[in-house]
Amino acid sequence: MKSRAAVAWEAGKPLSIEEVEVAGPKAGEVLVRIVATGVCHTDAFTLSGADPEGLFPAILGHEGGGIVEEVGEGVTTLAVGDHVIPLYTPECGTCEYCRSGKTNLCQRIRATQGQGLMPDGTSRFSKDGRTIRHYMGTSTFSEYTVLPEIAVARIDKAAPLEKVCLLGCGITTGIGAVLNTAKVEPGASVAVFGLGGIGLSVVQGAVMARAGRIVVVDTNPSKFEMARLLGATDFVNPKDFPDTPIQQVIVELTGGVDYSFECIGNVDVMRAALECCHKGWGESIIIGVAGAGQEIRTRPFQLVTGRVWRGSAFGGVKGRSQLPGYVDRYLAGEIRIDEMVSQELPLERINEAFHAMHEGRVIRSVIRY
Ligand code: NAD
Ligand code: AHE
Ligand code: ZN
Ligand code: ZN
Repeated sequence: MKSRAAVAWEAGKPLSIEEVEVAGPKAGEVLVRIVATGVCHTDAFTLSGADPEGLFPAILGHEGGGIVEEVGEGVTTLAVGDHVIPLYTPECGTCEYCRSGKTNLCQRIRATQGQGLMPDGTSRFSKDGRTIRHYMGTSTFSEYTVLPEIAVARIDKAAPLEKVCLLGCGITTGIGAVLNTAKVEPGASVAVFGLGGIGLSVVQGAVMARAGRIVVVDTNPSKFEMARLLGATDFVNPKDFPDTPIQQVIVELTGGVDYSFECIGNVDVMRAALECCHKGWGESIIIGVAGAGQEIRTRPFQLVTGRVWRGSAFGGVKGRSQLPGYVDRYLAGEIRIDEMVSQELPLERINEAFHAMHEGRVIRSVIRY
């Protein structure tokens, strides 16, 4: 079938709106009509060419909401008409990782997913006979996309897909990093570096965890208003302290925080986020994704003296079993999404979403097909 899609033909170039060919779902796969998709910084990261796994041409996008249009042979847990969120972190339930009880990082299809291919090693996308790669197993920048059954969460049909699509990545990642990875306890102090869709969702998670002080750090002070609305208590713009390392500013303000979260993808900020943690027990969670060749550094003494460095992917959330509950909590008014949607755009204007993100003018843009 034909589908409208935004194709990334090569790194560093704007996306190109095309009519592409989508092959039907094979065994264990489903065809989904994407109704709406967010644009996450990770899409921009891969498009920039900094992603060691970035392959082109590809159809990017991983923060979608849609409706199942067709199911392949052997699919038993999804049906035509189901409302769904695609999962870049699938949940097969049976691999070593799923069974461990220690991680959400199902590895069942990770190898082919990283190559931009379906589990059978082929792509469902093409244009004039040229193969186009999938991306993160989701490719939500195509109106029709094919997904493995294990990479689809079925959700309540009452949920507006143009809002809950953001639970496909940003909002779940931020909230989950607080609740599942850090396990922030009531009264704890928290520092959040970077106030995009991820960092603001960390703020939201910290409020849910009943954190005490929530210090937010961003070089773009226009982000502070939304952070305040969500419950942040202290606001730090590193540009106001040109001569003082930002970790020192935060330690002077708080005595060292119990938990910090890096939501930018900047390895120097990752160091600052670790070093602003309280001696003896402070934990820093890396959420930001850094480019090929980038490495983190600190004095080992920082860890010897009790600080802990962790990372978090998709907030530690198991998509098939736990994401529907996040949708329910949105419907119950317990998770805020609407405020995070700064603008809705048609697919044809998707490059404007990337510009707006780079200029810091939006929290999230949502593309509606
Ligand atoms: P975004 O671009 O919307 O937000 C980034 C924010 O960081 C902006 O507000 C910007 O002003 C701020 N910033 C930039 N440099 C700064 C600095 N030196 N000091 C302080 N603030 C600074 O991005 P996003 O969509 O929120 O994504 C954030 C990061 O999280 C990206 O690296 C993305 O790839 C990553 N990410 C990771 C996961 C995961 O599962 N681990 C999931 C989603 C996104
Ligand atoms: N391809 C990159 C890594 C990108 C990365 O870390 N992705 C996160 C999700 S970001 C969503 O916005 C993730 O889930 N990582 C776990 C995984 O298995 O990819 C690289 O550096 O190679
Ligand atoms: Zn993302
Ligand atoms: Zn698994």
